[in-house]
Amino acid sequence: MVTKGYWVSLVVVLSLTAFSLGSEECQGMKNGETKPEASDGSTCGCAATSRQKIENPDSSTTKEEPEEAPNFKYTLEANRVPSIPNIHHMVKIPGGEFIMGTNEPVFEADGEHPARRVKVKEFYMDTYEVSNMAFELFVKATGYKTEAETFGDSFVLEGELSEAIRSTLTNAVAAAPWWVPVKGADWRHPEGPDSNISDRMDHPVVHVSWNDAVAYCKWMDKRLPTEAEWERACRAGKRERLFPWGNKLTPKDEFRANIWQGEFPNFDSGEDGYPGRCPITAFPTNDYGLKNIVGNVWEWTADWWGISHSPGLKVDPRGPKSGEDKVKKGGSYMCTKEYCYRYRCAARSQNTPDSSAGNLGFRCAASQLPDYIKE
Ligand SMILES: [Ca+2]
Ligand SMILES: [Ca+2]
Repeated sequence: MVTKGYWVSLVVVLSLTAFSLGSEECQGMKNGETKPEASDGSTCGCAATSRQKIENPDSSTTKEEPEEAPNFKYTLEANRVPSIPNIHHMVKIPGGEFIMGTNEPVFEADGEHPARRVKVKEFYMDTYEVSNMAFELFVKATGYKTEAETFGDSFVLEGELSEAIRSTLTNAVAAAPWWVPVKGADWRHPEGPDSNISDRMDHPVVHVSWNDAVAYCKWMDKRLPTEAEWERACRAGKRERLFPWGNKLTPKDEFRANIWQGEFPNFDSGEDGYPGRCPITAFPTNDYGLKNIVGNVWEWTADWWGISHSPGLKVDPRGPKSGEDKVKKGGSYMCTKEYCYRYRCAARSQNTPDSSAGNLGFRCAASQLPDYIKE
């Protein structure tokens, strides 16, 4: 029997191998391509990639009842192994009080304000966004089928598509026409069926829904971070700063995160080293040891979306009890200051839990370090 311990070991070994290779290759918009003029200066359509927001959805994309994934038979209890080196890329985030949100919101409608006192318990956070390699091992071990695969489509930035796929497009998102639902786009085919991830196994997995992220984290004996935990981890002890490293976007003229340079959505110059997504190991860590906590891909959190926050002290807040959307944090490689200035720790956006897109991934948290990581 192939045990969960075997697969987790493979994740560890192969992850290290891949990271040491340090792929510098990034996929993204082809330089110089021409796209429709952006009509809304306040947003990159961060929240536009929800499934119900597709115009004229094709009936063939109607959700089928998901098959029961066989993954949960691979429980830690059933497959516990004595010892796996403590190298599975989690860092301890100290408990304590911090200031969440901001009194100087850029997007008031997003509920970035007010600044409020929040206390969280100590927890652990993945150092990296979840990679294609890690997600592939999860899928191989469990047979898990993502929601994008079940629906048959996912949102892709139009500029990343081949001419062949572009010629087949019929739908777009009205508020963000650079987002298009593409048949056959999923985590293995980020730019549609004629693309693959073979040279991008150290890139963040994308086209994963909130439900997919929860399934992966559960299998890893982890969970998604709450929004408060995510923001605590992002700020890394810095008080009321815009970014994890401070208030200046490029201290010493160095980029600290993978965002968009150039005229969005027409041209991404990759001045920060990466047009499109980049390896999860790129860019310096923040003071808590986290990579790409802002930029590269948006990250799902556990919380339901809400925009009203009381100013009083909260202890381990978990967001509204219910809702339609889940909170995502950190912005992505598509963010610019002019469009989607959301690569700030206080910034936030939302999608329905079954939605997926080419700029949306996740990382896991844990209240206790999983046993397979402990030394
Ligand atoms: Ca970039
Ligand atoms: Ca990120």
